[in-house]
Amino acid sequence: MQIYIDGKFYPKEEAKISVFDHGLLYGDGVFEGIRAYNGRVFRLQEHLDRLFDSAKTIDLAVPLSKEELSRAIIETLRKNNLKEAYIRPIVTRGVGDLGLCPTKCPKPTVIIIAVEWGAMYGDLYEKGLRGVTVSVRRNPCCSLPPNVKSLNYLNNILAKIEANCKGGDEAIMFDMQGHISEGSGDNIYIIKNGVILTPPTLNNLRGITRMVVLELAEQLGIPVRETNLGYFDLYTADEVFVTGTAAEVAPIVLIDGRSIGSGRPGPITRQLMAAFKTATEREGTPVY
Ligand code: PXG
Repeated sequence: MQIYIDGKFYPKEEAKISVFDHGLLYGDGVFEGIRAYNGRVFRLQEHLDRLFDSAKTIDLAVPLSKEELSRAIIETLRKNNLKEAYIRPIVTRGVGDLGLCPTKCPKPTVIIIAVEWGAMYGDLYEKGLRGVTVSVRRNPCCSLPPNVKSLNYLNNILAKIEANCKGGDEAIMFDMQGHISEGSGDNIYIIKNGVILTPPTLNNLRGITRMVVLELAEQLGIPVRETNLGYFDLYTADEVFVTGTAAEVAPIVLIDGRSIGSGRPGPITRQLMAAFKTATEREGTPVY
């Protein structure tokens, strides 16, 4: 495995950065999670745009242009001979001193990791996931905006720990107002009477998969409404599903011990899963 760090490639064992990097010391940095399907990078431009928006928000100047970073990602896939991959570009504040001041970090660190990747949840796409609503609230948008895909994922990790402790596969988080926010690493949707309902993206990450799934729903003639939702809506939904680059489109069939709809992945979720699979097979930036 060859890892990209600041313009050079290193074998996995030698791919190391300084313990003074503020990405490690403070979680000061941003990242993306991108997939390649059959030798094509899915929605590369959208992921690059989001990475740069995350960096802009934390006042971090990415030392490469979008075109250069795009080429570096393609090069990393080629070096590793990958066709089905999960790609993790990371930009940290770089090496500084033990103080948190970012002005002491003259040069951001750029890392690209790419690994072979298949389905994240295995047979759970057929059986459906168990969701758990957690007490950990999503970071409010006025503190660390969930739209910044930052290296500080403790908010999400605490949610995941709580969900796992309570026997779930994925956490369902609420925002400070009690509206449904998102999963620990995915956006959430409910289906009620044939309509897809999903929270607006002020207090969750504007997922690229979310964007794709909403486009697909429109093409399929399934109505979509962005609206605030509470746990009543969750428990009484006909179907619930989550989406993410890693999770793709995944049905949730049980939440806090209540079965959702029939307790099996529902027809609209299945339709979207199939449409998403087709989209990943058809589009993308070619690597080779
Ligand atoms: N919300 C959050 C908080 C995320 O981290 C998504 C939604 C979905 O966004 P995309 O653009 O991927 O559709 C994410 C995705 C994991 C994992 O292990 C997930 C993400 C990052 C790192 C790990 O599930 N991000």
